[in-house]
Amino acid sequence: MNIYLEWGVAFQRKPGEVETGDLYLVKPFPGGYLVAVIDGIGHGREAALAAQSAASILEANPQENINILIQRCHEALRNTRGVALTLASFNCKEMTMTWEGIGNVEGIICYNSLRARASSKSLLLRPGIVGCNLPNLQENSLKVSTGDTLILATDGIHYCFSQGLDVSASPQQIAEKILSRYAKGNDDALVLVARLAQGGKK
Ligand SMILES: [Mn+2]
Repeated sequence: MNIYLEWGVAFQRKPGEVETGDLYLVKPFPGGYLVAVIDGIGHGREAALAAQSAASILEANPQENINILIQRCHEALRNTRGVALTLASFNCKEMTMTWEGIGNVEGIICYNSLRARASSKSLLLRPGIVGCNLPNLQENSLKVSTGDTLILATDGIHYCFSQGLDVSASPQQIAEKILSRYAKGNDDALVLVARLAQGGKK
Protein backbone atom coordinates (compact mmCIF):
# COMPACT_ATOMS: atom_id res chain seq x y z
CA MET A 1 0.00 0.00 0.00
CA ASN A 2 1.42 3.31 -1.07
CA ILE A 3 0.67 5.93 1.56
CA TYR A 4 1.59 9.57 1.17
CA LEU A 5 0.70 12.89 2.74
CA GLU A 6 -1.23 15.51 0.81
CA TRP A 7 -1.17 18.92 2.38
CA GLY A 8 -1.95 22.59 1.97
CA VAL A 9 -1.09 25.78 3.84
CA ALA A 10 -2.45 29.31 4.09
CA PHE A 11 -0.93 32.21 5.98
CA GLN A 12 -0.85 35.97 6.33
CA ARG A 13 1.49 38.38 8.08
CA LYS A 14 0.53 40.75 10.85
CA PRO A 15 -0.42 44.00 9.07
CA GLY A 16 2.60 46.30 8.83
CA GLU A 17 5.21 43.56 9.30
CA VAL A 18 7.48 42.42 6.48
CA GLU A 19 8.57 39.20 8.19
CA THR A 20 6.46 36.49 9.73
CA GLY A 21 7.11 34.57 12.93
CA ASP A 22 4.73 31.82 11.84
CA LEU A 23 6.42 29.03 9.88
CA TYR A 24 5.56 25.50 8.83
CA LEU A 25 7.45 22.44 7.74
CA VAL A 26 6.41 19.31 5.87
CA LYS A 27 9.41 17.07 5.42
CA PRO A 28 9.30 13.52 4.08
CA PHE A 29 11.71 10.86 5.32
CA PRO A 30 11.91 7.13 4.49
CA GLY A 31 8.61 5.67 5.71
CA GLY A 32 7.06 8.89 6.98
CA TYR A 33 6.69 12.63 7.27
CA LEU A 34 7.51 15.26 9.83
CA VAL A 35 4.96 18.07 10.01
CA ALA A 36 5.38 21.16 12.18
CA VAL A 37 3.94 24.60 12.78
CA ILE A 38 6.06 27.13 14.64
CA ASP A 39 5.00 30.48 16.11
CA GLY A 40 7.91 32.70 17.11
CA ILE A 41 7.02 34.63 20.27
CA GLY A 42 6.13 38.24 19.43
CA HIS A 43 6.28 39.34 15.83
CA GLY A 44 8.58 40.83 13.20
CA ARG A 45 12.27 40.07 12.85
CA GLU A 46 12.96 38.57 16.29
CA ALA A 47 10.05 36.18 16.01
CA ALA A 48 11.07 35.24 12.47
CA LEU A 49 14.65 34.44 13.49
CA ALA A 50 13.60 32.20 16.36
CA ALA A 51 11.11 30.35 14.17
CA GLN A 52 13.67 29.92 11.39
CA SER A 53 16.24 28.36 13.73
CA ALA A 54 13.68 25.87 14.97
CA ALA A 55 12.59 25.05 11.41
CA SER A 56 16.15 24.40 10.26
CA ILE A 57 16.76 21.95 13.12
CA LEU A 58 13.58 20.05 12.31
CA GLU A 59 14.29 20.04 8.59
CA ALA A 60 17.77 18.59 9.07
CA ASN A 61 16.53 15.61 11.12
CA PRO A 62 12.96 14.79 10.09
CA GLN A 63 13.19 11.12 11.11
CA GLU A 64 14.39 11.87 14.65
CA ASN A 65 12.27 11.21 17.75
CA ILE A 66 10.14 14.34 18.18
CA ASN A 67 10.92 14.86 21.84
CA ILE A 68 14.63 14.84 20.99
CA LEU A 69 13.90 17.40 18.27
CA ILE A 70 12.06 19.64 20.72
CA GLN A 71 14.94 19.36 23.20
CA ARG A 72 17.42 20.35 20.45
CA CYS A 73 15.28 23.32 19.44
CA HIS A 74 15.02 24.35 23.09
CA GLU A 75 18.79 24.40 23.48
CA ALA A 76 19.37 26.22 20.18
CA LEU A 77 16.79 28.90 20.99
CA ARG A 78 17.97 29.82 24.47
CA ASN A 79 19.13 33.28 23.34
CA THR A 80 15.88 34.05 21.55
CA ARG A 81 12.39 34.87 22.78
CA GLY A 82 11.46 31.31 21.94
CA VAL A 83 8.67 29.68 19.99
CA ALA A 84 5.42 27.81 20.37
CA LEU A 85 5.73 24.56 18.46
CA THR A 86 3.45 21.68 17.58
CA LEU A 87 4.88 18.84 15.59
CA ALA A 88 3.65 15.50 14.34
CA SER A 89 5.56 12.59 12.90
CA PHE A 90 3.61 10.24 10.64
CA ASN A 91 4.80 6.67 10.36
CA CYS A 92 3.23 5.40 7.13
CA LYS A 93 4.15 1.75 7.75
CA GLU A 94 2.73 1.42 11.25
CA MET A 95 0.06 4.04 10.46
CA THR A 96 0.67 6.05 13.61
CA MET A 97 1.05 9.73 14.35
CA THR A 98 3.33 10.73 17.20
CA TRP A 99 2.97 14.34 18.26
CA GLU A 100 3.85 16.95 20.83
CA GLY A 101 2.65 20.51 21.33
CA ILE A 102 4.44 23.14 23.44
CA GLY A 103 2.63 26.47 23.71
CA ASN A 104 -0.43 27.42 21.75
CA VAL A 105 -0.22 26.11 18.20
CA GLU A 106 -3.58 24.32 18.14
CA GLY A 107 -3.84 20.87 16.63
CA ILE A 108 -6.87 18.84 15.70
CA ILE A 109 -7.15 15.49 13.98
CA CYS A 110 -10.32 14.88 12.00
CA TYR A 111 -10.94 11.20 11.40
CA ASN A 112 -12.02 9.79 8.09
CA SER A 113 -15.82 9.76 8.26
CA LEU A 114 -15.85 6.05 7.34
CA ARG A 115 -14.31 5.15 10.68
CA ALA A 116 -16.54 4.23 13.57
CA ARG A 117 -15.24 6.57 16.28
CA ALA A 118 -15.39 10.15 17.41
CA SER A 119 -15.10 12.47 14.44
CA SER A 120 -12.26 14.62 15.72
CA LYS A 121 -9.87 15.10 18.60
CA SER A 122 -7.95 18.13 19.79
CA LEU A 123 -4.28 17.53 20.49
CA LEU A 124 -3.24 18.23 24.06
CA LEU A 125 -0.89 21.19 24.30
CA ARG A 126 1.57 21.57 27.15
CA PRO A 127 2.12 25.07 28.53
CA GLY A 128 5.62 26.37 27.89
CA ILE A 129 7.92 28.09 25.41
CA VAL A 130 10.56 26.21 23.45
CA GLY A 131 13.80 28.09 24.17
CA CYS A 132 12.67 29.47 27.56
CA ASN A 133 10.56 27.12 29.57
CA LEU A 134 10.20 23.53 28.51
CA PRO A 135 7.67 21.25 30.28
CA ASN A 136 8.19 17.52 30.75
CA LEU A 137 7.79 15.78 27.43
CA GLN A 138 5.84 12.56 26.96
CA GLU A 139 5.19 10.30 24.03
CA ASN A 140 1.79 10.92 22.46
CA SER A 141 0.85 8.53 19.74
CA LEU A 142 -2.34 7.57 17.98
CA LYS A 143 -3.41 5.24 15.20
CA VAL A 144 -4.27 6.90 11.91
CA SER A 145 -5.72 5.75 8.62
CA THR A 146 -6.02 7.14 5.13
CA GLY A 147 -8.41 10.06 4.93
CA ASP A 148 -7.53 11.28 8.45
CA THR A 149 -6.77 14.99 8.39
CA LEU A 150 -4.47 16.90 10.75
CA ILE A 151 -4.99 20.66 11.10
CA LEU A 152 -2.43 22.86 12.87
CA ALA A 153 -3.11 26.57 13.42
CA THR A 154 -1.22 29.36 15.16
CA ASP A 155 -2.89 31.71 17.63
CA GLY A 156 -3.50 34.25 14.87
CA ILE A 157 -6.38 31.93 13.96
CA HIS A 158 -9.40 31.97 16.26
CA TYR A 159 -9.44 28.76 18.31
CA CYS A 160 -12.97 27.84 17.20
CA PHE A 161 -11.72 27.26 13.64
CA SER A 162 -12.78 23.63 13.60
CA GLN A 163 -16.47 24.28 14.19
CA GLY A 164 -18.61 23.08 11.33
CA LEU A 165 -15.56 22.23 9.29
CA ASP A 166 -16.10 20.40 6.00
CA VAL A 167 -13.15 18.03 5.77
CA SER A 168 -14.21 16.58 2.43
CA ALA A 169 -12.50 19.48 0.62
CA SER A 170 -8.84 19.33 -0.39
CA PRO A 171 -6.23 20.25 2.25
CA GLN A 172 -5.42 23.48 0.40
CA GLN A 173 -9.09 24.48 0.20
CA ILE A 174 -9.59 23.74 3.90
CA ALA A 175 -6.52 25.81 4.83
CA GLU A 176 -7.66 28.78 2.76
CA LYS A 177 -11.18 28.65 4.11
CA ILE A 178 -10.01 28.56 7.73
CA LEU A 179 -7.64 31.49 7.15
CA SER A 180 -10.29 33.60 5.46
CA ARG A 181 -12.91 32.88 8.12
CA TYR A 182 -10.91 32.78 11.32
CA ALA A 183 -7.77 34.93 10.99
CA LYS A 184 -7.84 37.48 13.82
CA GLY A 185 -6.12 40.12 11.67
CA ASN A 186 -3.89 41.49 14.47
CA ASP A 187 -1.15 38.83 14.44
CA ASP A 188 0.65 36.55 12.02
CA ALA A 189 -1.66 33.67 11.16
CA LEU A 190 -0.93 30.27 9.63
CA VAL A 191 -2.93 27.09 9.11
CA LEU A 192 -1.52 23.83 7.81
CA VAL A 193 -3.73 20.92 6.73
CA ALA A 194 -2.25 17.46 6.11
CA ARG A 195 -4.12 14.33 5.10
CA LEU A 196 -2.97 10.75 4.69
CA ALA A 197 -3.77 9.48 1.23
CA GLN A 198 -3.25 6.27 -0.66
CA GLY A 199 -2.31 5.56 -4.22
CA GLY A 200 -0.71 6.93 -7.34
CA LYS A 201 1.87 9.35 -6.02
CA LYS A 202 5.18 8.20 -4.58
MN1 LIG B 1 1.08 34.29 17.21
